[in-house]
Order: sequence, then C-alpha cells, then structure tokens
Amino acid sequence: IFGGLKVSPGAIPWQVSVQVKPKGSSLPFNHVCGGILIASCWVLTAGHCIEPNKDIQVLAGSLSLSKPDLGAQIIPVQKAIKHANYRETSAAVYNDIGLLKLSGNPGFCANETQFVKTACLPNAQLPDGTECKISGWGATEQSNLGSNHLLEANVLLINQEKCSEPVVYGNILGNSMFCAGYLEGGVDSCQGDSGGPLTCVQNNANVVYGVVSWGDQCGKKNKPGVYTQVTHFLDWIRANTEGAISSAT
Ligand code: 4AZ
Repeated sequence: IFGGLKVSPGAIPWQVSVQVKPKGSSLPFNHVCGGILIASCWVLTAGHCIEPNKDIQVLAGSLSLSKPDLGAQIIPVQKAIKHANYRETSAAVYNDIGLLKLSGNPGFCANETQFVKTACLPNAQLPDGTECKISGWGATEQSNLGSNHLLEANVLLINQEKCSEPVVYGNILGNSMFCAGYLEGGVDSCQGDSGGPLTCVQNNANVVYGVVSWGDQCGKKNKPGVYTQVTHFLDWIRANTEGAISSAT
C-alpha cells in the first residue's frame, strides 16, 4: 500500500494473507497475495494469485506477517477455484477472481473472533467518488518488499469513462473492472496487495466491493489501481461456494 497507515487490531477482520509453497515441499509458506474472508470456509482472492502445483494456506486475524499475532488462525486451503475465463494480457488481467475453500467441516473453518470476521458482498454498484478502503502487506513507497504490518488507505471510486481516457488506461479496461484511487497519484495498492479487499460502506455494512487486481506500477499520476468488480461476479461467487453465502432478504 502506497500512502497507507498501520491498521489497528480488529479493524479489518476479513483481511487474510494468502501463502504458498511448492506442493509437498518442506519450505516455509510465503505471503503472495491478500484475500478476503466471505464465509467461515471461503476466501475471495484474485485469480492471478492461484497458481498450479502449490500448497496454499491462509493467515487470518494477524496484523503481523512474520510473527502471527496472538489469536491468529492458520488454515490450510482444501481447494482453489480460478475463474474459467481468467485471462492475462501484457496490458491487463480479465476475470481476475478466485475462491479458496478452507479445510474444515462446512461452516467451521475460520473461527469468528474479535480479529476474524467475514465481509458482506455488495448488492449494487456505488456512485463515482465513493470513499472506500484498501489494505495489504504489499509494496510501499519505502520498500518494494512490502510491509510486515498490515497497512490501509482510503481511495475514491473513479468514473469508468474517465479511467478509459487515453492518458489513463484507454480501451483495455473491461466492465468487470473499475479504477479507484487518485489521478494525481500517491495513494494506491501495489504488488503483494493483490487479492486483498477494497471495501465500501453500503447499507451500514462493510461490503467487499473490489479485489485488488492490477495497475501500471503504483501511486503514479493517471495510473490508479484497477480492481475486480465484485458485483459483476455475484452469481459466480454464489455458484461456486456450495451454498455458504446467504442472500440478503
Ligand atoms: C501487482 O503487481 C500490482 N497499483 C497490484 C496492484 C497495482 C499494481 C500492481 C495497483 O500485483
């Protein structure tokens, strides 16, 4: 996160670290991406975070990456689902969304605590200019190795036509993506934040409105962060979570 501040304990309890190692190896797990707890046994992340032949685990309820906080939960991933239409070009990433099924009995994987809670899904698009929050352990303006303590920053939802202007991203933006941040630069997500949350307040609840996806570097003028539009994938999320996500009534 560029232009971020340290997160306080329990402030972003749906944030997880997605960690991998080569399948079957004795190497330690390594943080690769963020993720978002959307049900006890389900983590939403970016499609590009799901690589073949890796063992995956998630770290929940910890602000520190190197030394899990008291009350942290480390949960193995039983199954990783990458969107079937995931596509990567040199310029952009399309349908950049995936789901991680945690190991445990249905409904009893991550334990809800003060530091571990699920985020809601959005039920409609929000207006341009809405202030939302991003978070992660990714690269900062100080270090491209990232931050050991979870960082957060506020960003604004940017109009799609504005973000599709030639000086910004031109015609590569798809309708399953949106831009957020500041065209003047400075505050942004970055490498290592991918897969993590962009949450906004909707109906007095925090909803996971975007998933950190890509961008032309970080914090640059006219190159805001690009996020997967979660509202575009609501049916896909419901269809792939085995009934674990209840619909709003
Ligand atoms: C990345 O490489 C990445 N500024 C993630 C987010 C952004 C840029 C790059 C957005 O994972």
